[in-house]
Amino acid sequence: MVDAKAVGYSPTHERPGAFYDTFERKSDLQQQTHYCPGCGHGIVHKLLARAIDELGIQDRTVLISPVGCSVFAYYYFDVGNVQVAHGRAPAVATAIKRSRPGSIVIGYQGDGDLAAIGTAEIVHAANRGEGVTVIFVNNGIYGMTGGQMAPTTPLGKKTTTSPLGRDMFNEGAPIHVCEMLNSLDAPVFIERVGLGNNQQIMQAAKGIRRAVENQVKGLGFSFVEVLSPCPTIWKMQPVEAQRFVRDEMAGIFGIGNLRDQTPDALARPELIPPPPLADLPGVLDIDDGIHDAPHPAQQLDLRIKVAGFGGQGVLMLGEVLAEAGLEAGYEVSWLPSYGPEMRSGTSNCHVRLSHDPIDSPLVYLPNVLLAMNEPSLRKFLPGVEEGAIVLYNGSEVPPGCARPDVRLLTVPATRIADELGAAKVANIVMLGALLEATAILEEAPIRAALHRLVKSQRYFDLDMVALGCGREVLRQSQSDDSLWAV
Ligand SMILES: Cc1ncc(C[n+]2csc(CCOP(=O)(O)OP(=O)(O)O)c2C)c(N)n1
Ligand code: SF4
Repeated sequence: MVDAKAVGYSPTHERPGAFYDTFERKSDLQQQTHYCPGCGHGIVHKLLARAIDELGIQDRTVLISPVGCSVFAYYYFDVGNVQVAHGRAPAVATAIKRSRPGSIVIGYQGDGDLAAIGTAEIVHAANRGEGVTVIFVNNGIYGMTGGQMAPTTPLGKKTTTSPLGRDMFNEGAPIHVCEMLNSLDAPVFIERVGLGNNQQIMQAAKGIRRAVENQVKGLGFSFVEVLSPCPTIWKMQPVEAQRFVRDEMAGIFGIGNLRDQTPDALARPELIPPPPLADLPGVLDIDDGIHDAPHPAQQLDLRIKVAGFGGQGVLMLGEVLAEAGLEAGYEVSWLPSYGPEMRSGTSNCHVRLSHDPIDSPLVYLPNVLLAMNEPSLRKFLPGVEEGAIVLYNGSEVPPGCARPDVRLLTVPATRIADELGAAKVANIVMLGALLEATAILEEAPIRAALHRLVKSQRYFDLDMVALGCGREVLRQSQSDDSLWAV
């Protein structure tokens, strides 16, 4: 492989240094991409990888791959990679560039991604003049999903969603994205290139390189649209598809530079950093005693995962914890994660209670796991933090579930709930056991939270009994040293 940094460029037929040596996606296809023969994505990848090599920016490049045929770009580019939801690349690129101004952020999008579901994102990112580079691969069709009409599909083209051929008054005319963005003030560089023949490809290489180089120079929003063949969905041989780009698409859209303000552009000014979170109430002139709750006495950082079958009240248990934490004056978050079915599918939620502001509602490394069934225990036990407390809904720890570095306690919550005549309150039995084991919250905020969340008085009363039973069962089974400080 070429040492691109040493030579300053990667020769045409060599694998660029910005590509991985082998592609790990499939064990039997480590030397080739997943793209169809004659697909433009492969060519654009190579041009982009060469630009990265030539500019010596591999270590600080972040490539954003979209949803579309190029979703797997991260298997090929040996750079920082983020794969984003459909159409959201400009929003994510904005966030990365603003939080890591030294990085080179490249959004890579297809026409369905950028010009249909993601239209708003690209227009506003361009209008803000975000200092990122966008490579827009326009093949005039939804490739990945099998050939639906895209905003850039040529008039008359038959697609699965325009079976009679795209009609100006039925589906609208193809959108000229470069021209649309060129109506905005902020972009610095807008160019349309094609892959219709070698000459066009050479031009495309220059355009892509310029768009990346502008970012290296800190100049602002740079956009390159690449007219690109999709032989498979166009139902053409690769050569014919290339001819279509050259003779048809280039005529419809036009090839060339629409804007180059780089000679006059000043480096984009650094953004004013946002104030620290703790100063926000002052900046916004709002009262930060938002819920009139007492300031919590305990320094707490609880990262709780509650998991079980759908129907076991897993999400509700998390909600009670979060509401009670709020009541007690903590910062809280609650993030549900649903299984494929509501009942009997798996479900879990992430709950955080903290003395300090919470950065993310996701719980990666729980220090509390409430496992309402065996599959949840098996799934989540290996990922809990050393020293975590784990409560398992059962009478015995299932075989093979030991972790000597955590406190694993059994709570027969379902059995107790059955004895109370209401299987639904097993989650509250578990909550009672947690309160007894950890003393993380007083009973008053729990009671207040249950009051708010449980509408029927009968169930509220039952919940209070279940809570007491959970406490009692843990008291009986554990010695005093089970009190666990978090
Ligand atoms: C939110 C959402 N909506 C729809 C889809 C289905 N989907 C996957 S790829 C795609 C279109 C991709 O077309 P394009 O952006 O032109 O890329 P290409 O595959 O042609 O490279 C769609 C609609 C999805 N994955 N997510
Ligand atoms: S379907 Fe089209 S865009 Fe997708 S990989 Fe194949 S040729 Fe490329």
